[in-house]
Amino acid sequence: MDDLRDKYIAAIAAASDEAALEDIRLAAVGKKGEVALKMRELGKMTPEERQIAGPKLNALKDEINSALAAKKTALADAALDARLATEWLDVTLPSRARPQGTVHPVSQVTEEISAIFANLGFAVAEGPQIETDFYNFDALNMPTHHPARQEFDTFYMHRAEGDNRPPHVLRTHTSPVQIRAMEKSGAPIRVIAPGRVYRSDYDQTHTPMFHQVEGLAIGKDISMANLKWVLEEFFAAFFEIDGIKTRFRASHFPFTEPSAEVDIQCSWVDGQLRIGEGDGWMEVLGSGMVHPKVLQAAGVDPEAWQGFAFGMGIDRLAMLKYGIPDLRAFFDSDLRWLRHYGFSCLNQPTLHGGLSR
Ligand code: 2NL
Repeated sequence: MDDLRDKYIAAIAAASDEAALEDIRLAAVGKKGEVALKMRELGKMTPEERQIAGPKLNALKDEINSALAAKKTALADAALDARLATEWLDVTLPSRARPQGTVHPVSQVTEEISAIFANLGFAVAEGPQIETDFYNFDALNMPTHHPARQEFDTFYMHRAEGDNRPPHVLRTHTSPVQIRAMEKSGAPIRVIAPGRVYRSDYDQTHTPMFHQVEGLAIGKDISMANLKWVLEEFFAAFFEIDGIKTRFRASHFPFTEPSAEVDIQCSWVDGQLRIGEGDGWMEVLGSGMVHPKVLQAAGVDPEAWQGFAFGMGIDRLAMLKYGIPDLRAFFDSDLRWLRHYGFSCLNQPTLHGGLSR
């Protein structure tokens, strides 16, 4: 019986997996196993012999069963250890960088401008970028052969052969949006019209598409004084400079009378522009009292209503606020330079596939 014990304890110790262990269990303590055969022999024994052999066989069965159980646990532990050794994660690794876009400075500045004018009681109006000749020119007191039309470097759309109506144009300013707003809501009205405008021009300070914001306030007794106050409030808020001064210079636009170009106070120190200080001036917008013919074209009675309008370039305002030297930088596909100004760069797909870095 000791031989039996040694044989199976050794076999259990040597078993390398659960299947081998099961074979050993069946051979040792299964119904037809060696221990069961020995048990059957008990019947042939004398009571005295049986009294000694019976408990010994039971003890052997128990010993083999607990050895099997212990080995089974040990094998399972070893299997788990092996799995854990391969399936591990280094939770201290830095995470993978994810390409991240950001709001374009021109969009951000448009939002800033809209928020400031909202506080001054102006709603935001929008309209089509492809306009009729009427809304872009005629309604603004520039009839068909008006010389001022030439100054806008207009992009004209094609007309079908034989269609002699004047062509549509890419809007050269957002004034048409304000004409449409007056037609729709009448007076009194206070709106700004920010958006894309188009002129066929390209150099250091001009791109064929740029962004403009126009403002319009029509009431019973709105004057240039109101215009000056609104603009000074706006510039103080936009450039975050209390008491920033403006200077009005007489000018001419077909759509306003009188008209004024507006400068803001600035100085140059060591080649650097400083806005809101010193005794220099920088031109930032055009403005004036809305021409009676423009009110009329928009369905507003010029005998009953009057008001001011102004227009300025958003891109240029963004450049001034964030110190960006070249307008064209805004419209390049490669915007890595934005990082220099504290905007994280847009990670844009290039034409060649892959990502620009
Ligand atoms: C500029 C500045 C300006 C306007 C735009 C305007 C709009 C309506 C009626 C009258 Cl609906 N005026 N906008 C007025 C003055 C200047 O833009 O330098 N433009 C050439």
